Amino acid sequence: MADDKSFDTEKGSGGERHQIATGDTPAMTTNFGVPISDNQNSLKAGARGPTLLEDFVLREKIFHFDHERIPERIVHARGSAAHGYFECTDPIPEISRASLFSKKGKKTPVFARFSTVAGGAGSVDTPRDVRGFAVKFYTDEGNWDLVGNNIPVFFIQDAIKFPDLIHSVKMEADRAYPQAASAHDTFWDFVSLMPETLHTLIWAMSDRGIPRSLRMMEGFGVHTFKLVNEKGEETFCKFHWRPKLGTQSFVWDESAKAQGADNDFHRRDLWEAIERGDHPEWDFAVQIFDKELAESLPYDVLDATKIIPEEIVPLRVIGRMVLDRNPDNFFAETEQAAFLPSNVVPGIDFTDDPLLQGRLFSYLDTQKSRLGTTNFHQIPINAPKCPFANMQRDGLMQTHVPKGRANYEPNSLNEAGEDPGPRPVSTGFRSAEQHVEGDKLRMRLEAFGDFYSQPRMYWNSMTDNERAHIASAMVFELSKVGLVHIRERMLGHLQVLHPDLGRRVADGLGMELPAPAEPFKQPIDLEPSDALSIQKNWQKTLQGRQVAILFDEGSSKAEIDTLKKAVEAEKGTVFTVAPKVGGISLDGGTMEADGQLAGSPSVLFDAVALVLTQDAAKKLARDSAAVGFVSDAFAHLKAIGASGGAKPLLDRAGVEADEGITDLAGLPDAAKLRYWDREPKLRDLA
Ligand code: HDE
Repeated sequence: MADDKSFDTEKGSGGERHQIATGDTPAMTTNFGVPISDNQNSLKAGARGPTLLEDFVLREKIFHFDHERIPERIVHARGSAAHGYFECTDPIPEISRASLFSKKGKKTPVFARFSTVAGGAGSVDTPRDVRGFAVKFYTDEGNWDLVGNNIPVFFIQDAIKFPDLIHSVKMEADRAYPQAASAHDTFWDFVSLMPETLHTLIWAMSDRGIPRSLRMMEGFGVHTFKLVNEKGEETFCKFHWRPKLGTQSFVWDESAKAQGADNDFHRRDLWEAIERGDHPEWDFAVQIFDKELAESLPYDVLDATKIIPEEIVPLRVIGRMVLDRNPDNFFAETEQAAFLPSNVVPGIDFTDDPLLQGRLFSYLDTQKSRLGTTNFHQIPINAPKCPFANMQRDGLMQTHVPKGRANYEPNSLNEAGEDPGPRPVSTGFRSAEQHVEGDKLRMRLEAFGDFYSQPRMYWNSMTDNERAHIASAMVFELSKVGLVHIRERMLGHLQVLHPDLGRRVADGLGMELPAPAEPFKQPIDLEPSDALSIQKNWQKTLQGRQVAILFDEGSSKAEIDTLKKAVEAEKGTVFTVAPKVGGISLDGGTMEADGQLAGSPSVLFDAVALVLTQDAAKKLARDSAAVGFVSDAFAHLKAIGASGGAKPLLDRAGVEADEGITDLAGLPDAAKLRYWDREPKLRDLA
């Protein structure tokens, strides 16, 4: 019967044998080790008949697949991570007994995960948002998780407001949009009713909210922590990560376009840098201060909406982190990584910051619902690399097989020659002693009540360009807010923050300035801090930056090669772009391009070179992708290096001469900067 004719399952269409294991490759098996002979066809009653329930190979495979996803993180769902190490460069045993800070040169393995906050796991990499900066240190005295952000302050002062904050910023509950964006009614409604958010808000609306690369972000522990030495003496401490490549950001239009050009821009950038051996590196620094200094400040160091400017307490670099290995498997490592602010080691302790106190509960709790078991610490990425043992037993997905009957402590089983199991040790973690006494109450300290002075200080610390970026970000976001009373309330706060900011945002929205908000505490003028500005601290380097070379028929191969060498000599990378990827004949040979023009817009690169003949430039001047490539690079304040023939394309793209527009030889140096002076010619900065 025709029905019974079957395709030979062991042969492909060309007749070759179908992926059967040889001596070198492991045999495919079921989860219980039974070898599988056919991974192509389910078991049927007759070639056209129904599938049989007894097909355990099929059922097991589909069953496992059906359960492949776990709940994504409620916040920070989208993230990318890497392995590496922390190296102590300046030991501080007199300040902290933490073993990772004890000896110069001592290395501790780390796993670092960077994330956006608002978007889902499959959302894009470059929205305006705070970025998570979480580092798990596998120390020899247990895991320390420093679960920080790329912004040193937080929106709220008390953990009890966190669910409200996050509900307001995530996609709106009825319509399920916008994804990964704060530009909507509910977020601005909440923040405008909670002026304690203003400081983090102004950071998020500044260039800090649109980092160029995960490798080019600062990181902060945010809260004030305590360091404790061998004698039990404590000091306050704030933790900082400083990227070796300097802090770099997008401009807004670039970041918005990067989302369209490459959903995975940051993830890819991190992965590729590590793969090519350009290992991202950060300095690790502490701000150490005592109670007296804390009491001398006009705000409370337990308030996570405040920074301590480094002009007041300088940073002491005590180590560095290098990320040198990509995860082997995204799910097993990056997705299953469970960071817990409550993971501290002897020598590091908490303070009473009410935000931190709430976090100490939240993260442990969330891992249970995300990873499904209290035994999530046994998953390899979460397990300490030092020995660990206690009397906790059983539970879902238990993978340890403890021996003997000592599952309680104290016990005297050793007296009968049995293994008594682990015991507490005198060198173990001890909470810093603290006298606590007070009424049981729900209240906020008056010292937490100044919401405007530090955001004003931030505004005053920026360059003109940076201030303009903040004002336009606020105009952009508030213009997406439909409810006018929310915009008005926000303008009330912004003019108290700084009259100039209030005026600019009102102008940009085309609104009258409403009455100013009435602050709980009148703001004071604090000294500006240059350390807060990205532009003032720009590092002139090509390392980690990428230059795109646009070429076409007849371009000079020698010019391309020379430029490539010059960029690589300065530790930059080159990406070649052409209208066709498959090979183009050049003056001096043929060349394939790394990317096709329409799929490789200039937003993906730090600078561009146009190596073109006049004929090619004339042709490309009629191609919108080519014109956009150049006009965007110009608008995004990037260096453009051009061969003589490229002029028709430069003219068509409206490029005007300035320091950033150079010949090909000048490009490797020019590409180290952005051209902020160009900006006033392109958009109104007032
Ligand atoms: Fe988080 N936060 N958070 N957060 N947070 C989570 O934990 C939470 C806060 C931060 O790469 C969740 O494992 C509360 C401040 C990072 O896996 C959750 C409060 C800072 C990450 C949670 C805060 C952060 C998270 C979601 C207010 C900077 C990603 C999944 C008290 C210092 C870590 C998870 C990773 C993740 C709760 C505030 C940083 C729900 C209740 C402040 C980097 O537990």
